[in-house]
Amino acid sequence: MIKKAALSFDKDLFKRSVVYNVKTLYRKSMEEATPQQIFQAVSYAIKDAIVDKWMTTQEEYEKQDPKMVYYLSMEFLMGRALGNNIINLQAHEPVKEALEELGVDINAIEDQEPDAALGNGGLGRLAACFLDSLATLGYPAYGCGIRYRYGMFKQQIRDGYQIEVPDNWLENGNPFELRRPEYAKEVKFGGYVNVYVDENGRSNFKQEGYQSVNAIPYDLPIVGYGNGIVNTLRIWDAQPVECFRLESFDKGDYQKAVEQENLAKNIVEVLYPNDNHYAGKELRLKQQYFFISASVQAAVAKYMRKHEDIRRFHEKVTFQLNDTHPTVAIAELMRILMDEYYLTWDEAWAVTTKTCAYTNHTIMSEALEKWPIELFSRLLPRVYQIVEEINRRFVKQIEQIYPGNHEKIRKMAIIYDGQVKMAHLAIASGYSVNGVARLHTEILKKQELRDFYEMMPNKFSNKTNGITQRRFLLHGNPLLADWITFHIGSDWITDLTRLTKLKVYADDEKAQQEFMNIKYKNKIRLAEYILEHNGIEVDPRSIFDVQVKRLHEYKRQLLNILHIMHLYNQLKEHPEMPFYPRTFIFGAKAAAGYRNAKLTIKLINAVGEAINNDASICGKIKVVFIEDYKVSNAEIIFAASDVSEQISTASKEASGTGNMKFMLNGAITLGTMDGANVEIVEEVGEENAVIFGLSSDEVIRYENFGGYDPMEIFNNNSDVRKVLMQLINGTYSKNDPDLFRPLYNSLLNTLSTSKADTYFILKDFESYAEAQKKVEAAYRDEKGWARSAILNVACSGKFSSDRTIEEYVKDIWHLDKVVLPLKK
Ligand code: 26V
Repeated sequence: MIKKAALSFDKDLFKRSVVYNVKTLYRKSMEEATPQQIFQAVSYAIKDAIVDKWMTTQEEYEKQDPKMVYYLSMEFLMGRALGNNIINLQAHEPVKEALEELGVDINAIEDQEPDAALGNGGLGRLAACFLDSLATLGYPAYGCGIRYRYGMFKQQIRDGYQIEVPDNWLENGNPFELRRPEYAKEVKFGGYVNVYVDENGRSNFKQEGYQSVNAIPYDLPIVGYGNGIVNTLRIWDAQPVECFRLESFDKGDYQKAVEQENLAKNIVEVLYPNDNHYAGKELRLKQQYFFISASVQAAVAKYMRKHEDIRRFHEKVTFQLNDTHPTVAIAELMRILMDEYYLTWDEAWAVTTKTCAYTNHTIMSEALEKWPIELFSRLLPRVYQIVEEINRRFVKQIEQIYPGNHEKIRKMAIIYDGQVKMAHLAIASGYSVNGVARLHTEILKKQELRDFYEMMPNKFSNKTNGITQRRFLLHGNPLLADWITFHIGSDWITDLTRLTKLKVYADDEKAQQEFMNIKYKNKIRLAEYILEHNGIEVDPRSIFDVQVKRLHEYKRQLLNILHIMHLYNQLKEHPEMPFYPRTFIFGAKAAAGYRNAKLTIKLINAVGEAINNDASICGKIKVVFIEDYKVSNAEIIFAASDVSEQISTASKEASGTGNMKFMLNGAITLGTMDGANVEIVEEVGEENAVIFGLSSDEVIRYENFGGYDPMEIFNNNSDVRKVLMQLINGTYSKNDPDLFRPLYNSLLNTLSTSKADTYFILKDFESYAEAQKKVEAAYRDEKGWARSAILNVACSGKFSSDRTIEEYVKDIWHLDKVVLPLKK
């Protein structure tokens, strides 16, 4: 069947456009052009196909004047645009054919595009999935972020160690972006605040003696799937305000000009590559205020073009704060309303508190943003005054509700102990606070944010995360996508709950075989990728057991590799024991300064090196560390996975979204009852997942009341003892037996038990090993495994970001869908 949109895509025009672009851009024929040049030419041709829809959508927004959500985020982990845009234009078939006719392979061309890696991990990728869903569902939305010159670093592995290489993603230009200098905004830093009383007796606050930066927007199209909607991701670049006018400089001006130039250059230079760890860096606060001030100014200016009364701003605009990073938006909006539109405090507060909503993405206390007053007030003097006043009023409110309870103020104040607490600001001033999975939201309400929940329970809600099936199934796993469409039609592409129709195939032997055959082909594709990138041969008939995510102690890659060491010990001791061949696959970036994380990467590679080259185990175990895990290779990895490792310490992983991508591609979850795993198991049934380990309640109880001693496990469990000793006796570090001692110490610190094994790795070890045995047994039952895998796909419908977005719309944003007029 030919799709409607495919019909409307003019293949011949597209071909002519590609050839023309190659000629005018590079003065070359198709035969002479390099793959990169063809990628550029193809992208410009696709952009042509997008631009009309983009204009129509924006004109319609102008006309219909709907309420808009501004998704404010320091991170958008978009990955590659070309393939996704082609898919969402429903033009994959004609484009593929056209390129074939031009003698070009579409996959090779897509591979030329660098990932847009303007994010660290889950939080940034969630933002990207949300934009895809918003456009596909037809909701008016803007993404607002930063156009970092360097995105997430590229990871190279040398001698088993991670090396960070700068990610110069704009090197060859970005064919999809549109520079829009006419919408530039000025952002001011530093200086001091003067108060002038005007003729009406009104106080006017003016920031003076400041430095400023020009924010220049670049717009990227966000193409909805097959609906003609194209929304915008607006990312801001920084430019110095003044150019050098050398002749007119006295010394002071010159100094200031140089400083302003440097400020502009530094601000957008690089994405902070820390995930979940706050360091209090001045430049990061500058980045935050830079893109927030520009975005809020733009939103207000846009509103005022069509409206008279700024006091009704919230009727047309809502700001969703992606974690606390954009929280300064609250004070910035107050500032603009009061200082530029002369609203009173109460009027401005009424608007602001109906405009801003906050999403929490972690309970890890290291991630909480708390700015020293000195820094905050020096950089943002006027904004700080406003935060002080918000705090003063909030503390007064606490006192009214809990008279004499100083403890409450200590725990809840926005400014306390010399610090500005951004989460408290967001909760006190926003109209909505949400967690990202049911368990996570419950923990927020009962533990981390308990006092706030008690004081304002109505603000709190859960919005379980989701992922876009357009990228992670339709684009990433075309074989499975076609198989599904063949059996149940293509409606799942925009309504993932339709996948339940696959349930009837779970017991159908022919379907099982087809399904496992597709998995096998995807495993061959990944095996080829691994051979090309790692030089390691892996057997696609082995179980592909995969853990890909950021490296963090709470995610427990260490538990995984310790268990592999244990399996290897067993195989060495009992060469004849039954063992189903396994390929353990890791992919993970570690924050550059995170010692134990980096050492874990080294350990994985060292163990891999030893095991992969030990002929005596006949290749029964392979360990592969995939270099530079990112969105584009993730798509290939999920499609090829049998086992999805989701083994975080219960209570620590707010949601996880990789878990959902694996499930959608038919992998079986091996996990703890953490984050969204809980809901995955609820959907697919306990018998189709393998669950192990402490519950979140148990973890929290140990954390609050003590009673866990890892030494006891070390003393009583010889398997554990053996692998731990191998960390410090040079088994995997011949030349430096002490190399892995910090990891050993993190588990067993004999000096202070309270600081040992904070993530309960030894506590969960036995239970994990048992669970891994169950995985092996389950895999041996071919039909049973195929059944479970199909059921995982069939039950993954809940985890579409389309569902998540519909919940945000209904409970928080209250948007209406925009309908485009029929084409004349
Ligand atoms: C925090 C910080 C702290 C300051 C330094 C830079 C930085 C960069 C990113 C973050 C965000 C950490 C929170 C985060 O990524 N949470 C993840 O959010 C996912 C989407 O909701 C969720 O699936 C993951 O479980 C959660 O860890």
